[in-house]
Amino acid sequence: MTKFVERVFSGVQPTGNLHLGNYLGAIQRFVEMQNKYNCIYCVVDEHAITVWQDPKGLQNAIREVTAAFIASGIDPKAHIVFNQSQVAEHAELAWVFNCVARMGWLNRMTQFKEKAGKDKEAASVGLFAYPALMAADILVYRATHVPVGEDQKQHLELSRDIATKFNNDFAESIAAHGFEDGFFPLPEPLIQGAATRVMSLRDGTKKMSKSDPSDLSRINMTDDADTIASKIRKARTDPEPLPSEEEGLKGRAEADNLVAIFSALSGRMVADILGEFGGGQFSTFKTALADLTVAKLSPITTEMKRLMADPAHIDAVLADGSARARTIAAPIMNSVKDIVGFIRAK
Ligand code: AQP
Repeated sequence: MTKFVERVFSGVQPTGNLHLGNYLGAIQRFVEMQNKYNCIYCVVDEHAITVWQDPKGLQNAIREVTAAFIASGIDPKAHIVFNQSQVAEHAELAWVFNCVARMGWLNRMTQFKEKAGKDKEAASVGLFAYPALMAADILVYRATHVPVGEDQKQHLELSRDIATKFNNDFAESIAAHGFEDGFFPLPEPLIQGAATRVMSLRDGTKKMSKSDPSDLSRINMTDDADTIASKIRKARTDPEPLPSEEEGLKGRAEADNLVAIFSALSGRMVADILGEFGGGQFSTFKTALADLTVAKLSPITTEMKRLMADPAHIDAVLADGSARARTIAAPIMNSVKDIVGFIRAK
């Protein structure tokens, strides 16, 4: 049985408007993983251009995600922080995976359907092939654990399908090259915490998203204290007071979402929160939630601003992380080339 080194990989797209959902569903988890695993955190700029990005805005967004990682507590010296396009092996392995994955598999991806909208003919080929690149991001490090929000579950399942098919299709060649029981691990999604799917503040049935045209729908990681308080005050709720029991949150998407955010930010159980705020007015709860959100995000926002003032430092962090990422990815990609039957200079 091949023993895979336990390794965490995850990524965030530099598409602007980094929000509380990205923080609670992903970045906060990334920070926690650092004590237990060797972690690789990637600013996935190649994913970002699957939809149009203004080049200057893209550079800024890459630095902003990097700053958010570091300001949130990711240690780029102990772990690896880099941007995807600096490690060519991601795109190289993605091509091999494009040839392993089946059209039918990608056709079932709900995120493509949502992002492409009605005019699928006008969507980029990259947007369609996005999940194969995501599989390559993870597997080019033979990563075993992937912390993500709930919305990425289907893509993670596809990564496992691609790894399985590669291991099966090339089983003989994999064994001939000295690897026992498959070349790629089947990466485990880690979808954990109280807020794996943070919903829009304007519509509890839609996830909080960078691309929502309404800025009121999300708390941005760069929002100041007044903006955060005002967005939470204006967050949609129903006319009922908060329930005292968890059961009472059923069918009340907006209330459920705000309580989940409170729970994720405070580390308190939902029952405990409802014990304190149940039966009371929403306004009292919203004030406490705003204070909590500001207390949690403000130090991060301040540190992000400080880091963003020195782009050369951020670029140096990314260059260093990319060089270290390459030392892991290059030999794995070389083995893939050998397994597939390519000829390479040795
Ligand atoms: N609302 C959310 N709740 C919890 N987790 C979330 N994530 C995203 N939205 C939520 C998680 O954040 C990580 C990075 O996401 P991404 O930037 O790679 O892309 P995304 O999932 O497409 O994020 P957005 O914000 O929704 O962007 P748009 O609007 O462009 O689609 C992932 O782990 C994701 O699960």
